[in-house]
Amino acid sequence: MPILLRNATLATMAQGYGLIRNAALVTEGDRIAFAGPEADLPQVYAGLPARDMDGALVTPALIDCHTHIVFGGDRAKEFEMRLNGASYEEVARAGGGILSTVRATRAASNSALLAQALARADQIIAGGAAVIEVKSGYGLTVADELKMLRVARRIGVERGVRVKVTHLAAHAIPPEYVGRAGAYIDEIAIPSLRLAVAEGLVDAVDAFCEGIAFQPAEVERLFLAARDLGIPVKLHAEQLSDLKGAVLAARYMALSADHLEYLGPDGVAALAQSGSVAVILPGAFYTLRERQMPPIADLRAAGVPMAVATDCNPGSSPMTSLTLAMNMACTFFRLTPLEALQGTTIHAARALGMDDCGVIAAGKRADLCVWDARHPAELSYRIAATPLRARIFGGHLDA
Ligand code: DI6
Ligand code: FE
Repeated sequence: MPILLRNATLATMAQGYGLIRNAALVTEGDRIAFAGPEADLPQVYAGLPARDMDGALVTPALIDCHTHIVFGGDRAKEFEMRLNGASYEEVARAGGGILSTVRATRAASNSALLAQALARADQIIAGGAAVIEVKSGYGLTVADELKMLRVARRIGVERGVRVKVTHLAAHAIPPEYVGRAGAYIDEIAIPSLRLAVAEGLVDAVDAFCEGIAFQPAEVERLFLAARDLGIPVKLHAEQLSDLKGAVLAARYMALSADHLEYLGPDGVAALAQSGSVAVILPGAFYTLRERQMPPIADLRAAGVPMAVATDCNPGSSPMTSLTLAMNMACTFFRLTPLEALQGTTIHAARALGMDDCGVIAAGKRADLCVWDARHPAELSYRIAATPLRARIFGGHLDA
């Protein structure tokens, strides 16, 4: 059934907010057929039963372009350890951190993993996301990474959202490969990537480039394999230190470089040149009580598009609210509310290599959010609010 919205306030995000008051919008199938001033509504649509939006704000549906929502167990105990004084790196080196989630993920059945991931996905969807990126990276064996990737794919089948699946076997070094990170890349990361690509499970390849994880030279071997397979790359870069991960990612024309608290001027320039998106993850900054801020002003000045995501994961960002991530990006990092909303719409789409969503325009996907708000700045301004009134995902209205 086509949908006609009238008397809406559209934030099309086509240029800046692209605000249109007294707007009409028509969907046909899963596409937007018309979006613009009511006065310009083509006659053919004028007879459709209309829904009066009474001035309510309509934006593109949100996009969470960086999550780790497939995992077993939880890390509340680690949270308590940290509150008793341990640092994130100390927790990781003591066999806690990512590795405790790896144990729980390996032990979990497919159906248990899926059920837990769906619960998290449902919260992100309830906040307005129609596209969710989901990473592997808690299996760290060929079989367990494939298990995670299959569960990630399944989320999109079970729910009316699109899921982009990212292979992140190079997320941590499992106990059986301690001191042999290079062997892990050759024996687990690259073989699991090849098998997963053959099974249609991979939309992008990611790695954690960090002192406690993989060195740039190891990441580069994985990127070369990805290039051979024709799969785009992204990178967790400069989260805890500056290993020049963003420079490496830019050389491989990465879709995005993510975190970036310790990004230097060379990294900013490299991202500007490659056109990669800088994905800002304030949930991890907040949880780790990080002090170093990503160089937002430099990224802005260099024209690097910035995205904002939840980074939902059990360790450093147990957060499922994109509007909270937007609020944190503004308050901690001084993004403007416009940049925050671009970060969860048009720039998030780009971080996933998608060009059919994240903006409201004829021909784009009919993925829309109707908000109990009159101006888009309200979405970033309110703390942990979910002022979502209705969703239209793929042309289906869910009020
Ligand atoms: N950086 C992060 O903040 C998460 N992964 C990563 O590469 C942490 C994941 C975890 O602690 O479980
Ligand atoms: Fe992450």
